[in-house]
Amino acid sequence: MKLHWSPRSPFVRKVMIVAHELGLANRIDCVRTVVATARPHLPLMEENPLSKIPTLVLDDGTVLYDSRVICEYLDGLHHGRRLVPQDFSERRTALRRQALGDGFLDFLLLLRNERERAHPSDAHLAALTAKQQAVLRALERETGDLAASDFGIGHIAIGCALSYLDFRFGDEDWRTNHPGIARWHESFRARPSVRATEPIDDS
Ligand SMILES: N[C@@H](CCC(=O)N[C@@H](CS)C(=O)NCC(=O)O)C(=O)O
Repeated sequence: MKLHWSPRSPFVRKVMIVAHELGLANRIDCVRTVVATARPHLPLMEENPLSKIPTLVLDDGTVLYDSRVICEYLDGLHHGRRLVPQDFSERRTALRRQALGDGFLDFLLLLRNERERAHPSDAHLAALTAKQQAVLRALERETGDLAASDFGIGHIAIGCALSYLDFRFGDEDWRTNHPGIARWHESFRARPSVRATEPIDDS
């Protein structure tokens, strides 16, 4: 399998954490692919018209995107405990958590893009910051349930988003006002799959 990959992308990291958790990382050939919202990647768009990573190309040429679809595909390649639960109620919670983590990442990518513009929009910055604070408050409320439930795709998405906050917004102290989720994030960071996929700014 070929994965359009970058050491900076939190969505790629999600996929690679899943691959490490499942013992599948050595079956993935990571191909460095540089994408940017303002520059369509024409060769990548032959495979994924959205011009986004992660994009997975299977050995028979089948193309899979986005991270949710790829993670679920990888989770179907083994017979162990699923990272995307099959039980209806556990699945609903895990997918909702995944949506929260992925949505949080979407805001953070937008916030970073907005800050880098010559004339950032104050309204956009304020709205994205308000949403970021709301997500952190929601995560703080959910910490107990998150810690008590089996590690899975929801934990991975949320952990990747919090780690991206540290990677790209390192001057923000989100921990002081959210001590519960900060503690949970420490346990996430200690996992071998998470340590094996530390982001690198190679720009
Ligand atoms: N919903 C997608 C989001 C993927 C995404 O936004 N990837 C970023 C890199 S972290 C990207 O490809 N950006 C390029 C662009 O927006 O054109 C997923 O879960 O895979």
